[in-house]
Amino acid sequence: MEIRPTNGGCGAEVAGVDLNALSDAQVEAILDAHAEYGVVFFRDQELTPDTQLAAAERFGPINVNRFFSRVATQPRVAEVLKEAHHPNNIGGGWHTDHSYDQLPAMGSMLYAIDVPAHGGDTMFANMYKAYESLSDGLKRTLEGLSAVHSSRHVFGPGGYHEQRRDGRYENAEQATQDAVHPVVIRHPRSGRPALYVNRAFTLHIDGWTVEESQPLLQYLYGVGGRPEHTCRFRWERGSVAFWDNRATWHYALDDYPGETRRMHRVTIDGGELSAYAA
Ligand SMILES: O=C(O)CCC(=O)C(=O)O
Ligand SMILES: [Fe+2]
Repeated sequence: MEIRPTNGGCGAEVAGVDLNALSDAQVEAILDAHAEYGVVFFRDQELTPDTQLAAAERFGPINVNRFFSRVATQPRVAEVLKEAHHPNNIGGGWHTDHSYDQLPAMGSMLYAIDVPAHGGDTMFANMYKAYESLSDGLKRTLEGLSAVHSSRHVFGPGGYHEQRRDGRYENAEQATQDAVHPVVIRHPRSGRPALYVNRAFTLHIDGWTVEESQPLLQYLYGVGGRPEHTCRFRWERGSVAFWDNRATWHYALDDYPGETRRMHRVTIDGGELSAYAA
């Protein structure tokens, strides 16, 4: 097995590995690369919903997303689908999965079934680098702050997805909880500080109003998405991206009108996030 950092601000390609036949040593090396580079990529994998689930389970217990449509033959696998009639794709803005949970998922493993001839790449942004690029003064300020995250405005009744009624989401009534997390977390595996706010799910700084929070959050969103902090993955059928929700954001590009893109996603459990203190 070989781990090669990709060009850009995050990511590594893992070559010479079959996700259906992982050794314990390979699992540990992949988890180290996952925490260090924020996302690992694999090519030419042959996975069924059952074997994708089994591969993902090697990295931790499965966390079944309550809002995504399920694959008919394996309801613990989510379908990430865009067909020609859908008004938009899934994940088409910078976010990290499950930050609205008090125990957010550690990672998501996405497998490409059908990809468009052109377009449909996914971008990732490195939240270690975003944090490191800030001034010492802002770093110290952020280290004392927490932020409130929610799924209600995205997946809840009357939220973003329900307004579009495209049939790809379920259980809107379960979007009830909010979660509070430190703005700068200590990454559970690497121990490094990472910025942990995102445009999709973060509502405001804890104890601040939305209006007070927005200028700071918008500044941080701009920093996070700087090209130097990002990488971009071009999918092929059989490609896998396994990203770390604590170390990266991701953004699925919606640039393939009229074409179909079908992916299967398995999400892996994480846990409580603790604050980083220098
Ligand atoms: O389809 C993609 O590339 C990513 C979609 C997404 O945000 C997700 O599956 O969490
Ligand atoms: Fe996502």
